[in-house]
Amino acid sequence: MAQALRRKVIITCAVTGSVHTPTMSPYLPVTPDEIAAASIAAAKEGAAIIHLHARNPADGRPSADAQLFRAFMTRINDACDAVLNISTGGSSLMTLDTRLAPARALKPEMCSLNMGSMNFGIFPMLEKHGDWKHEWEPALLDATRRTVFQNTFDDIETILADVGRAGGAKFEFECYDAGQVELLAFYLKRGLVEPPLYVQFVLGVLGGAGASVENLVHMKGTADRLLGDAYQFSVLAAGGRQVAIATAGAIMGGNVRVGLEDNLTISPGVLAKSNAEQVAKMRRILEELGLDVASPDEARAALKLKGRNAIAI
Ligand code: KMH
Ligand code: ZN
Repeated sequence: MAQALRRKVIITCAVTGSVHTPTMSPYLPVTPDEIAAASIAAAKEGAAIIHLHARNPADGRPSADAQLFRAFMTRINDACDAVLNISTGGSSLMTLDTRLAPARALKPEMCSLNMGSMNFGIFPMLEKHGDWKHEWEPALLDATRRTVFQNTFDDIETILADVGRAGGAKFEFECYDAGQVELLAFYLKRGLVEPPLYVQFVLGVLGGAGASVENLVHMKGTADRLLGDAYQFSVLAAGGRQVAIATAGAIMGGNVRVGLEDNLTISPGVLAKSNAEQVAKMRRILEELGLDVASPDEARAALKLKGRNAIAI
């Protein structure tokens, strides 16, 4: 009897981000060596795409220094064939030019692109932690009460032009509510973005849609209606529902994102000791569901990426 083809699911691992801070977990990678080691271990467990931010090695503060990116990207690229995805979101306190410096310089295969301006509140974490290792940590969390995560139409179109058309990167289109999916459809109609679109449904950010299956169903329904077969999707949930909501996304036909950028735990109240631990857990769940995990080259083919030889590190 012919064997039914098992669907391949792309696992993205976002290894450090700019939301969590060193006091919150000793396992958060900070230095280029730590970020490289965390990424290589995550790839070994099955992450096909590594979503990358940098941090100041001295104190863990979010950084968009292209030389830091170059240092860990070179190491990761030497050790494995994972797709390297540079954040263009940086942190909500950075200017657009600062945020774009690493992607403009290093011309990766993928970049994130956040599809709207919004509140992005991380200040509630002030209540959970104290005894901060660095002064910048509570100051950054508190500042998100008064700052907007800015991604204007002009900003989005600058990223599409500079990093996409000029640099050859494909995007992880991060959509935090259904309205941002509608904006992506607007750009598709205008010919400013090209299929296959890789949409990351982002749930659980304070200021965006909450981490519920109902919200995911609504956002996917919007994308099905407006983007049709021009898109594939992945799901990330910030916080402790990360794996549950990503699993719902996989069951609905999507791909998944895990990593310490979005969630520091491995089970309720227990810190994950590494990004790789979260990837391994996600992989076990996918395999139990009868799904296969995509290799980096399978992800490249599915998303029509330019290839790892075409990046400028
Ligand atoms: N931490 C995620 C919820 C980006 O890097 O462009 C948002 C993010 C943004 O991944
Ligand atoms: Zn990110």
